[in-house]
Amino acid sequence: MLVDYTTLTRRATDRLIEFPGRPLMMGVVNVTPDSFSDGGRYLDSDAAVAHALRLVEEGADLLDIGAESTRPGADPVDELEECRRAIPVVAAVAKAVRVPVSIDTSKASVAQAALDAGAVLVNDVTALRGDPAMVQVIVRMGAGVVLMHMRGTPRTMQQQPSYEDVVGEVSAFFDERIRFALSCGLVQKQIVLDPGIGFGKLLEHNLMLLAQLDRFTGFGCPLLVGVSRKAFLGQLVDQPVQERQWATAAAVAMAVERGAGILRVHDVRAMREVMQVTMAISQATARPMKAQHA
Ligand code: HH2
Repeated sequence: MLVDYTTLTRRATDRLIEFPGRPLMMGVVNVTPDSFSDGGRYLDSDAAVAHALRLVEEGADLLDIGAESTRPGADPVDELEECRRAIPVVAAVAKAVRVPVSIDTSKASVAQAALDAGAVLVNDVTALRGDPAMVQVIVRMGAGVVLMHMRGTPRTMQQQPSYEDVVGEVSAFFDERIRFALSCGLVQKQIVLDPGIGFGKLLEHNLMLLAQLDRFTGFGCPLLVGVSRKAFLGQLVDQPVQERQWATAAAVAMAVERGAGILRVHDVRAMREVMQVTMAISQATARPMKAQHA
């Protein structure tokens, strides 16, 4: 089943994120030396901006700019350094393209600077639990927010994660985080949910979350899914990170079919085609059969 988010909009300053009746492709721009798949490639601002523009040409509907890796075991980055890396890129990209820009950060000061520089969405992998000042920045700026499920922190999250019922636990987490966000003054239309594939989860947990993704559509918020090139795919197909495009395609197709509203991907052109074909098939099977001619 596919959720139609056509009428949903979320606002930061005067810019809207619109859902045109199909999932959105969010292109990843990592201004980091150590991201798991492309660390160091776009650390230079000009290279990051050029990469962002290329992703838009490839069909990105949104861009997610991040300057601190969240890969398992990653070292934290201080806020000055995170701002130094991210903000010039956010400012240049927001000026150069019409697609909405998201800032991938857990720090309120970085989020504030990025929103001032033209970002409209804050992708907070701590779901407002990391920095107590974050929620008020988002309320004040009218930005969107991604509330992602994560067990522990990037440093610790892959140390023997265990769940009784991973889908139920992520669902309860969304419920609690939405209540918290609303109690702080956010409105539902500002919220995007993300099960946090690979964040404190073993292979079986990631597979179960993807298999039952449609369980989360009942919250009435778009679902963001980030599977691109991740380690669980490498476990299934025994391929290094740069060779996981086919594996990513399969996971993107399944996520689209089960109700994902935003796909966070590195390979925008290819995954956009995967999304288009998956949508066409889903929509065809959802329509009543016409009489067949022999
Ligand atoms: N995955 C990564 C980073 N940020 N944010 C959300 N909301 N959901 C995700 O699944 C997600 C995310 C990891 O990917 P990448 O940015 O390529 O790597 P790194 O964190 O090492 O920079």
